[in-house]
Amino acid sequence: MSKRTPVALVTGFDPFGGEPVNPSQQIAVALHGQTIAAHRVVGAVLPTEFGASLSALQPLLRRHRPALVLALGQAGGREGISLERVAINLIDARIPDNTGSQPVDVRIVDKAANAYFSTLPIKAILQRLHAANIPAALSQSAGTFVCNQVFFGLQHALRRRRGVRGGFVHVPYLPEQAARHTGAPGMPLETMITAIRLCLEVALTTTSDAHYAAGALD
Ligand code: PCA
Repeated sequence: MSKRTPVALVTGFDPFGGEPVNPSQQIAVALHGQTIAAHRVVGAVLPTEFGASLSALQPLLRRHRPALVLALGQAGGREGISLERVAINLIDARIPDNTGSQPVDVRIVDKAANAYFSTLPIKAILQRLHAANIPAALSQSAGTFVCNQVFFGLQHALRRRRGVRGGFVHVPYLPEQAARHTGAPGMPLETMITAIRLCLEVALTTTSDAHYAAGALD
């Protein structure tokens, strides 16, 4: 693949909330350098910190000029792959981030829209994951913590980049994490990697989808 091959940027987060690992980090690392639908995957890991996460994302967007951005995060307790539909312009942290910061009821970007839709073809992706027997669902909220902040900041940054899709997917705990949280579902890393490869494949090859045209929600 040449340097000019278009890039699909995949981000994960470092571990947070007392967990020793974060599956989203492991997926981004595993996919780095792979080729999917004629795109070179650049995998990157963002810090689970308000502010620093977005300032780590911005230079990646400038440097790689990706054709597609898929941000990933861990949502412990969720059953399967969660395809996030909406990013909201709000931080309301229930737990501190990795620096101990816990902002409550603040906007992410002043004077920006209240929310943005994902521009990934999430329904087509959902069908593909179900066809592969991978547990998955649409989610109407990415929460109000660091993941939602990155999702919102991403959609805001891409709002005028025509044809560049962006969105967010939450993944559940790994089996070894789930074992430490009574009743929480887990999913093997290999299944998650397959799922995210499918997300990228569908997003890079689907040309029409109702959500693709969707923009800001005011
Ligand atoms: N999940 C958190 C932040 C980092 C991560 O992987 C969230 O859902 O906000």
